[in-house]
Amino acid sequence: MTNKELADTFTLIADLLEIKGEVIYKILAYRKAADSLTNLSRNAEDIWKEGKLIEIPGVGKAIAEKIDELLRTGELEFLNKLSAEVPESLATLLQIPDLGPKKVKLFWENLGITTLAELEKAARFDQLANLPGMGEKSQEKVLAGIEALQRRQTDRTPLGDVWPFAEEQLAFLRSLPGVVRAEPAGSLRRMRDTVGDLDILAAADDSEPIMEAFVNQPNIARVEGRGPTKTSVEFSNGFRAQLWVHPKEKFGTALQYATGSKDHNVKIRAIALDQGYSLSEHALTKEDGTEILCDTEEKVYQTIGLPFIPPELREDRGEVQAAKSGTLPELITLDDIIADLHTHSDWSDGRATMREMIQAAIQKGRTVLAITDHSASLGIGNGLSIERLMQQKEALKPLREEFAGQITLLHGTEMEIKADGTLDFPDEILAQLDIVVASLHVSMRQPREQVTERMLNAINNPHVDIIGHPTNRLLPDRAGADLDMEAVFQAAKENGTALEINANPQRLDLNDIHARRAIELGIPLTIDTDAHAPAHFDLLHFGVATARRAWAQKENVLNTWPVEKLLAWLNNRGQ
Ligand code: DGT
Ligand code: CA
Ligand code: ZN
Repeated sequence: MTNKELADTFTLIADLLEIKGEVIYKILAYRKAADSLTNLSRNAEDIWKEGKLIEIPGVGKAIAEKIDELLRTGELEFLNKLSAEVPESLATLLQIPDLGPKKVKLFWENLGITTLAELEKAARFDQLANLPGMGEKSQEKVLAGIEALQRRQTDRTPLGDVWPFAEEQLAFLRSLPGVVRAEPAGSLRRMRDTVGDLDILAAADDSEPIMEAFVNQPNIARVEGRGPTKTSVEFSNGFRAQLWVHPKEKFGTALQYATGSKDHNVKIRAIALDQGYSLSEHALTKEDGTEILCDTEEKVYQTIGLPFIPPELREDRGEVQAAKSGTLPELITLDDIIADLHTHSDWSDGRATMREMIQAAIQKGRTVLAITDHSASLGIGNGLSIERLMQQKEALKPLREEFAGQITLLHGTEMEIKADGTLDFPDEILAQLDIVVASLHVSMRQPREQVTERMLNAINNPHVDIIGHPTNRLLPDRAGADLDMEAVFQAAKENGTALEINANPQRLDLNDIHARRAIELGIPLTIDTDAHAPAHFDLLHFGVATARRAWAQKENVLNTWPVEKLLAWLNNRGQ
């Protein structure tokens, strides 16, 4: 049995005792033992063989006896009895964020709930709200918690979730004496929409103190491996990371290696070999043994006769061939974007007024902003009726004047593509709007033919300018609608309808592969934040990264177009 398995057993005991309502000091004793076992630098089994279990901090006589029983028999009589009383599956419920043992006990005693599935069902059928100390709000929190927990159970994390954490880690490393550079690597640097583990590279002459400081951070749960150039850890939040440390003279080869992808690197190493070099994370080595050290990636690619390949392209999707033949795209950049064409205000479910959103957009350097609040049929409570849509149009007029010269304001809608395939507003209303985004939010589990038909209906409406987050997927694990994407693309091409890359990192929809296909077919793309609050304007870079992964150039994306060109394009539609 590993330390972790032993620790898990004691954590389980503590959880079950807590649900049962046992006195707190006993519970704490088990938790302390679990903690101590988790952080032990040696195998408990070795210590057991030496007869010294009692010397482990936090392990007293009673716990030592239980460890002994577990290691001898693989079982624990005490736990068997306990779980006959309190079902083990209840412990899983404690992993739901913000759900404590008292609530778990309440659900179990009143409704017989022992599993996550039963709890989810009860919450969905409105059975929790009436229990003592609960209510609608608490019930909703339970549901949100279950969803968060289910998301956590996949082994990939959305890029947007790891991003702030990665930035903290980079800042920490850069603050250490001896570190001259620190950069993300791996899928994080390639800006994949989900990340397995974080790869981070630091440049320092002496790696030892850097590794030491890294693993001694208070939020480290486990050190999985440690060497002079690479250390792997798991943080207490469940994120796993690898830190690579190399001297700055080798930073280029190291970064190239650690950035991957593996398939890209295989191709690059083959090209290096053709040129008479063996490429490693340390150097380019000639056949006679001389080493060329590269402090930058540019030098790595240049030495083997290639232009620099941006990290977002390094997926072995033709980028190496394109680099060889000098046909790499000139990728769109964040600075190219001037417009946001899909945003919300407190007229629907946004959290800020139109004025606040406009001011935020100006502050972020946007010069065109479309306000596209939800239409009525989306059951968010506050979607706009035709009447309120027209009131909003009036309300925007003075703001247009006030901010003229700073930003061009467009009045639009994010119109619901309804379950029966019809649209929320009639054509004569759509004709009065500057811009129309149509999106799918409901009945998205319809069979492929039906849901595709709905989408095609929207695309074929000449007033619809943009399809928002086309598949309506949510990362990491809500699959999008089962659309026939090729049919969607053909219709968009025929109608000249733009397809969105929604920059919200929970969405990134279209994804890189779909967006690339759209570009291939000459379909215009948009990159929009779908901002529901001023802070969301900062999410734009995730959308740009996705577009870069799709090989997008500036002209492929409406949001980069000069305002006259954009307005002309909008004016030409719907006729
Ligand atoms: P992830 O973590 O699943 O999102 O994906 P990556 O791309 O970050 O891959 P990961 O973490 O397994 O490895 C990080 C980088 O290290 C990878 O992009 C390239 C490099 N690498 C790892 N293992 C190998 C290997 O066996 N061969 C080569 N050439 N490179 C490797
Ligand atoms: Ca990784
Ligand atoms: Zn929206």
